[in-house]
Formats: sequence, structure tokens, C-alpha cells
Amino acid sequence: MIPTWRLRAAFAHRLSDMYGTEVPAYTTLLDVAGEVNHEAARENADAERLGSIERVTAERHGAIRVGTPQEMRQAAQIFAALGMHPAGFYDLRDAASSAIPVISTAFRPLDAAELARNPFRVFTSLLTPADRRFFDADLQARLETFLSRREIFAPELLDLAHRAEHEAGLPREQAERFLTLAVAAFELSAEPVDQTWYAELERVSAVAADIGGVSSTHINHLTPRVLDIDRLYRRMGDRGIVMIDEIQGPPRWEGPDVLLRQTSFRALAEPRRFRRPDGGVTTGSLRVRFGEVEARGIALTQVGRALYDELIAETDRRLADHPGASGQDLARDIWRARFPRDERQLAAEKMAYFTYQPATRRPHDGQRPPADLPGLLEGGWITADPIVYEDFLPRSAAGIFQSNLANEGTRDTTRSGAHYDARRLSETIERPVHDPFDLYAAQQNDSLRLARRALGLSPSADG
Ligand code: OOG
Ligand code: NI
Repeated sequence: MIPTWRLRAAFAHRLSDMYGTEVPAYTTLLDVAGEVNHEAARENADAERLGSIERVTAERHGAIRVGTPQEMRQAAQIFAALGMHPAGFYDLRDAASSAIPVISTAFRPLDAAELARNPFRVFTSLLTPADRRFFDADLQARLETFLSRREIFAPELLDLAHRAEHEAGLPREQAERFLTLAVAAFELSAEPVDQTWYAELERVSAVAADIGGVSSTHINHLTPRVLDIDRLYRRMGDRGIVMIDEIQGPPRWEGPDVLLRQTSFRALAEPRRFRRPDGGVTTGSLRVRFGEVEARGIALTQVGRALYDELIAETDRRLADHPGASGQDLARDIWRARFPRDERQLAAEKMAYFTYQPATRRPHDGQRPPADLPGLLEGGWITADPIVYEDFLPRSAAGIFQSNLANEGTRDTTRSGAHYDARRLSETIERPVHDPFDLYAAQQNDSLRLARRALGLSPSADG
């Protein structure tokens, strides 16, 4: 029997090999990422504080895009077989000036032990054809008809996935078959793309065309994690690879790394076959797949996140006043003035999540520990380890989508969008969409309860 986590690790590995043959620049990115990780670990004793070099070097997230609720449910079934469950709701429709008519979640392992075994995650976006800002009734109907006729996941694959989920793994032979079919489902199809149909959708939105203009889905990008993204950004440039203008997310600064920083190289022209209106087949190219890379920091609480959002808004305002300035430079100044400068302050102000352990050497023999968390930390009764952010940022996601789109698409802003939220997405998927804040809080609170018990304190009082 191959258990769930081994299926996940094998799937991530095979997908990476497959994507490397499809997109050779991805292999360059992996080489540079490996180089940078080793240098960072060698030069800086703290570099591995948020992830060991083994975990970080193996770590990836993928992105896929699907067209219908049924396809979304099927994707969820395949990921469930791999121990990956929906976490987080992202609405990208308003997050960018380009037309991005999708809502998204990320499938990932939920608990720390599973993440430690293999942290593979897939950002998965669902097209919203009912959104009148992008699609009129006629286009919606044709789009839905087109999508309802395609089958992107074979019944055999779905049966095996169902079995793997319920039996927490698969016998060796079935596991092999499942992995082969699952990887194939995310390969770029050789099937000719209907030129007229694709172009019609592309006028509305390049993302809509990438989803609804073709007969299958494919991995859009596969993102390695690095310990030093600024160094990677420069190194890729040195190798002559054109990167997007800036790293997205928090600035690099002396204080704690939080959330997520991402950047990417620009989408490359890939040869694709097209069916012309006269029925003939020609070869052309499409630029939709790009190479993203990311650095992960500490998970923020709602309070920390609110401050983060405020600082980003402040950066935007200054950027508007100083067109041409570097967003990262402006952000750094703002962060130096307003963001907690170290982990201790983040913990004391309840801005970030940590796991807590009773200190191995207690400082005050015979004394009773204080009841409150800041007191426990300051007195050296417990130690805090940061919890790494395992999710995504809508704003960066939109930036990554947008910086790689050739054209803006169109949107009728006089109309209002179809309403979507995490609950509705749960109903669509027919599985709970987990709230990342709840997951981090549970992990933190469990550790704190155990630490307090070990110190002989009541488990719940929390200062
Ligand atoms: C997904 C974009 C979002 C990220 O890392 O934020 C994403 C897509 O392009 O389909 O992957
Ligand atoms: Ni991504």
C-alpha cells in the first residue's frame, strides 16, 4: 500500500519532471533556486529558520485553472487522494485592472505533520462565466456549452482518486496507474485550438481563453521556494531571463519576513497548433505559462494582516505620488516606521502565529510562572517558533496573473459581479473550504495549551 503522503510526494515529483520537459526555462529556475538556497544556508545561520533546506528545495506550488463547478469538484477529488484540501478563498475579479474572471482556492495539506512530509499545494481557479462584467448572456451560454462537452479528468482517474481518498492510499499497481493518469491530466494538450473561438474569448480575457478556449487543463506554472528571493531575482537577470518588474509582496528589510514574496519570469511563447476557420491546422504560439518563484515568511493573524494591508495601501498612495519609484523601496521605508521589528514584538502584539514550547531550562526555580503570554515569553518560561505562511496573497496573485497577460481584456464596470464567497465555493466543491486563519490559530493554541500544562498552569487563561 502506498500511503497518501507518498502519493502526494510522487505526484509533485513527477509533475515537476513533466513540466521541466515542457518548459525548459523552469529547469533553469530550479538550478538557480538550488544554487541560491545553498549559498543562503551557507552564509547565514538564520536562513533555515523558516524551513530546512531539504524541505525548501523540494517545495513547490502549482497553479491550474478549470471551467465548471463539476471540473472543480473533480479536481478536489484528485487532490483529496493526495491529502490536499481546499484552504482559503481568493476573489481575483476585483484584485487587478486586467480582466481576471476567476475565483480561487488552494489545495494543500492542512496539518503541520502532513506539511512536513510534503508541502505540495495547487492554486486552483474556477472561471465565472455568469459574471456579466465580463460575459454577456450569449457568450456565457456558448462558453458553458463548450465546457460541458469536454472531459478533462477521465472516469478511471476519478475512480482511483476516490478509492485512494477512502483507503488512505493505493496498492502499488493502482498507485502507479493513478499517478500516470493524474500527471497526464495536467499536460499541455496537442489538440488543435479553435482559432476563432480562442480569439473571441481572448478579447474578453486572456485567462478566460486559457481556460475555456481549449479542450483540457494544464499546469500554468510550478513554483519553487527559495531562501533568498532578491538574490534569485538578480541571478536570473544575470542569466538573461526577463523577469517581471518587481518582487510582489512585503519588502526586503531587517525585520521579520512575513507572508509571501513572489516574482516570476515572463511568459514564454510556446508553440501550439490551431484549427483555422477553413478547417486547416497551423502552428502558432501562445504566451500563457510563466515561471514563478517564492519566498515564505511568518503567518500573520488577522490583526497582523490588517496592518499589512494598511501598509500596502500606504505604499500604493506613495507610489501614485512618485510614479516611477520602486514599490519595494517605498514599502521598506514604511515598514521601518510601522511594522514590528522582531518576532518577539510580533508575538507580544498577537500579530503573527507561533508554536510555543516550555523552555528546556526554566529560569526561576521554585517560582511560579506568570499567567500571561507576554510574561511567559519575557521571563523565558516558554520559547516561540514562527509558523510559516502556507497560503497565498490575492494581491500578489493578481499581480502575477496581470504582469503576464499580453492584453488587458475588457470589463463592463457598469454591471455588478456575480456574488461569490468561501461558503458558496464550499457548496460548489461539496467540501469545506478551510479558513487559513483557523488552521494557524488551532496549531498555535494547541501548542500553547500543552506548554501551559507542562508549566502547571491552567490550559486556557491567555493574557
Ligand atoms: C494563479 C495565480 C496565483 C500565486 O502564486 O499567487 C498564484 C494562476 O496564474 O493561475 O499561483
Ligand atoms: Ni503561483
